[in-house]
Amino acid sequence: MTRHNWTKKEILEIYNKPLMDLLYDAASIHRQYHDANSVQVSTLLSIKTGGCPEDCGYCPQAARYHTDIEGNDLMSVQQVKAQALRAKSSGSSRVCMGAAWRNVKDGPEFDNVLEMVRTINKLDMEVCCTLGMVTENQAQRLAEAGLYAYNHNLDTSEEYYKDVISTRSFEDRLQTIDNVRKTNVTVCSGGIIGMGETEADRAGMLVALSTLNPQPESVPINALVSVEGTPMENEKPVPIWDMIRMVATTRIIMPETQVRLSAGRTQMSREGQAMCFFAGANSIFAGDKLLTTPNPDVNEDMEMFKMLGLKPQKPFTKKSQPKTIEAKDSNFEAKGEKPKWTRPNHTIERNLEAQKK
Ligand code: SAM
Ligand code: DTB
Ligand code: SF4
Repeated sequence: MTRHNWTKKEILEIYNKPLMDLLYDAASIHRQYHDANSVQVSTLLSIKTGGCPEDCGYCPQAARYHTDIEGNDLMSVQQVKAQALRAKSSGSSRVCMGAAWRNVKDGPEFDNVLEMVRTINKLDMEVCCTLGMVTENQAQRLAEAGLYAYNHNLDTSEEYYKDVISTRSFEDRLQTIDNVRKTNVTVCSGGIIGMGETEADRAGMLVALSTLNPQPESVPINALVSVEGTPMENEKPVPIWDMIRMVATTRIIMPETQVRLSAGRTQMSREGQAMCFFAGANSIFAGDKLLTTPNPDVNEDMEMFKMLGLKPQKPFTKKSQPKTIEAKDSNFEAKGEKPKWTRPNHTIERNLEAQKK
C-alpha cells in the first residue's frame, strides 16, 4: 500500500537501518511492484544550454558563475529529431529535453519546444521536458503536444533550499508540480545529495515528495557533480553508501515510483551501481553527457546491463502513449501570462563569493 503520510522521523529510521536490513526491505518491496530486471533508460538532451538567470548553487549553467561550459541557443526541431533517433537506436525509451530557463515564456521558442515534443512522441518514444517553472496553461499545451513527463526537482529540503538558491522558493517548485498534476503529464521530481545537507534534509526532501498525492511517477536521485566555478565546487564526493541508502529509502516510501539513479554515475563502480539497482533503482540517464557534464558511455552501460542481466524497459510500459494534437487543432491559446513567481533574494554567502570570482 502506498502511504502519503510519512514523517521525517520514520524516514530517518529507515535511512539509518543496518544496511543488510535496509537492502532486504527495499529489494522485497521493489519486487512486489516492479520487474527487478528491467531498467528504464532515458537520454538527456540539452536543447538550450547556459546563460540561466537563476543562482542555483550546484548548477554550471547559471550565467553568474564562471564555469567552462559552452552555451547554446535553442536547438532546431530537426537537430532534436536526429538526436532522438540516435537515442532510440541505442536503446533509450525516453528523451528528456532540458533548457536553462527560470520559467517558460509563451512565444516562438516555446512553440518550437512544443513541436519538438510532437516530433519525438511520433517516434514512439516517451518525451520528458525540464524547462523551469510552468503555468497550468503551459502544462496543458505540453500535454496536448504529447508530453509524457515533466521534470521539476525539489532538489533538497524546504529548510536547506534557502542555502542553495536565492532566486526562487521551494513553494514555486511545488506550484509548478501542482500545475503539471492538473494535466495527464506524469511528474518526475527528485533531488541532489552531496550539497552539504544533513541526513535530516535528505529525509525532509523525501517527506515533501512522498506526501504528494499522487506521488511522482519518477524520482531522480542525483549525486552532486561538483563543477569548478560553482559555489559547490569544493563539495566532497558523496559516499556510495549514502547513494544506496537514499535509493533504498526512496524505494520503500514510494513503492510505485520509478527511482532514477541519476547524475554522478561516472564516480560509481559497477558494484556500487549494482547495489543501487538491487536497492530499487530502476531507471538511469544514458549517453556520454548529462546536460553539460560527463556520464558513462552508452556501450559501457549496455555491457553493465549484460553483466547484471538487466533489460532496457520498453516505452509506455507504465502508462499508455499520449495522443499528439497538432498546433492547428490546439484547444489552448497562449495566454502570455506573467505569473508572480517569488524572488526571495535572500543572501547566500557562498553563491555571492562564487559570483565575484
Ligand atoms: N532549468 C530547469 C530547472 O532548474 O528546473 C531545468 C534544468 S536543471 C539543470 C534540472 C536539474 O538538474 C536540477 O533541478 C538539478 O536537480 C539537476 N542538476 C543541475 N546541476 C547539477 C549538478 N551539478 N549535479 C547534480 N544535479 C544537477
Ligand atoms: C535530473 O534529476 N538530473 C538530470 C535531469 N534531471 C534533468 C540533470 C543532471 C544534470 C547534471 C549536471 C549537468 O550535466 O549539467
Ligand atoms: Fe538555471 Fe535550472 Fe541551472 Fe537553476 S538548475 S541555474 S534554473 S538551469
